[in-house]
Amino acid sequence: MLYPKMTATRTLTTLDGMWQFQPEKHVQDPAEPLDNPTWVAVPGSFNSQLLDEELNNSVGYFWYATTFQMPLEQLKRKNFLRFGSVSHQAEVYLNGRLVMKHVGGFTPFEANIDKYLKEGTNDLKVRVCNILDDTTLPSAKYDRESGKITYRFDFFNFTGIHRPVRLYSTNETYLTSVHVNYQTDLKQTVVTPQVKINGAYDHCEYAILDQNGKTVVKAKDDEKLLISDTHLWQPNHGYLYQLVVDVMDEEGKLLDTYTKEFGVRTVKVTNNQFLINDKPFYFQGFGKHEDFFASGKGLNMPLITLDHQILKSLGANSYRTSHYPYSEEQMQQADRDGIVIIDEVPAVGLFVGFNVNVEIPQKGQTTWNTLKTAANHELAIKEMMERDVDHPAVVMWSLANETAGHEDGAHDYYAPLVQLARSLDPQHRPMTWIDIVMDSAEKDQIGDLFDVICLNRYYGWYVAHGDLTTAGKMLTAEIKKWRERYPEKPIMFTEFGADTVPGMHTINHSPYSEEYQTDFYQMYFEVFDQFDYIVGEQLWAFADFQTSNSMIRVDGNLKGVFTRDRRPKQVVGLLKQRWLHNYDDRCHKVK
Ligand code: GCB
Repeated sequence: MLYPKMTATRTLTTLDGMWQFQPEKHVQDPAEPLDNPTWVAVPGSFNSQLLDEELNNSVGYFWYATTFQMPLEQLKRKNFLRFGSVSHQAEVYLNGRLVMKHVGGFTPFEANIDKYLKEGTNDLKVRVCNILDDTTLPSAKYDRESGKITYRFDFFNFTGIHRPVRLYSTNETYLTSVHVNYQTDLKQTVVTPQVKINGAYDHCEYAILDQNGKTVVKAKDDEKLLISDTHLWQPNHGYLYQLVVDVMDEEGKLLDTYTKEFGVRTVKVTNNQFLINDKPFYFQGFGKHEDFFASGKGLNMPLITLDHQILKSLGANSYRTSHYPYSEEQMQQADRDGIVIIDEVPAVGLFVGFNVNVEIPQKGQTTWNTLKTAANHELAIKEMMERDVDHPAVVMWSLANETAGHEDGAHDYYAPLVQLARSLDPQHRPMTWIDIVMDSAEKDQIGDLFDVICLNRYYGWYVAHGDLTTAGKMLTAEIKKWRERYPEKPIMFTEFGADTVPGMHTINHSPYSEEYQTDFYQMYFEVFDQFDYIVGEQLWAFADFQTSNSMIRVDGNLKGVFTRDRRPKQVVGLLKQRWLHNYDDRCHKVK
């Protein structure tokens, strides 16, 4: 699927704006108007815009409705309707008829709508479902009868049409997919476009342009596309080329044209290092969320710009899209900004009996005899990788966050998924899973499947709370155990953090104070610096974020290094001091 763009052969219309909205209280005929609608902005989460607390926390079905005008001329073309994402399931109706369904809240979907369209006013409705259960990603325990839901994850279940809604039109012949495969020795790069085309055509013409729009090389069909002096994409230097694809008929008439940005870089893993362009790379950064006041999980472009600026100002070079693929627009901006991404599927909470809201498993119940997520997990991997495979910013795929990798059945569950993911990436990026403390080095059953060991650890917070001396010892001992178990795999920390009430200062540096958060990170850094096989540190979290209410969540999760509205906590000074200096020492710890 292509990211929608206006080109010489394609038109593009946005359907974003104010839509009608109403929860489903009775059977809704999609051909009839909503009977009691209110207004919400699209893209955006409904439950960050409305003041009805009960509605905002409810699970079930919700209707969105809008109309648009279709000119007669455009009906002669092929027309497509595309959603950037709808969380978590969508049924789309045009003029009362079902056009498409989609499962999975964080990836795009589209359909040709020609047989449903008419001249003049068209009526578009979307039935959104935010129920999560034992079959979905993310995962939750849901009781259909009572409607009670226990989420197995720690962020608010924001719901709605979260990313842009667009209508685009093409000629009869059109590109359906463009991927940019390449081989490089870091100097010479041979590019092999992979295109799919619907309809009749004669041949394809390709051009590669440099970042200034100057033609580097041109070719027809299978002719070789060689960049002889490659300008590499590097962390902090997001150099992008453009591949222009022209689909032609035999008389040389242009049938379709599409331009895709790409960058050239390599990624490799050794037992001690994570190499980008054959140079050791040390991850400095955060786990994040798509989360903000009023927009919820809706696309918020100014926020993306600001967050990338903030990251750079600290010397951060990377983040993980915890715990789901972020918007296409954000991945494009990471490419341009040279920010390194670990791209994660929404496989969060694949661990029955463990979550912040405490779910008590029944006797004999294990994760892998309870969850039926495999089909949706496979789909989520396919859709994420199809969407993101060409992004140079993406250097590693994360196939799960804090899963029960220590329970029997885990290996059988993950082996085919890892194999699938490997088969979908011509760049052979490393794969990882994000390990939870119960899945210890001794008990782990899935580490052999992956390339990098990513640990989320909370010594000094959930374990050895308030005791950083003991925490440091436990952390050190655990790192050594992982190394013994998997000596051929580098280790990185993808989460570690402490809830910190902004503005709370204490003389004795007690938990929840800004002083404690600073001490906590200082301790972790001292430990990391002793090990030459640790390849990165991503703190939890970049900013405070909204969660469901619970006893251990005070106005959300407060582990942010910034508040939800991006005010720095005290620890930011320490991060700047560390990350803006001695980067090479951290990369070259191996003597
Ligand atoms: C974790 C989860 C993350 C939570 C975090 C916490 O391990 O991966 O989603 O928000 O812990 O703060 O408890």
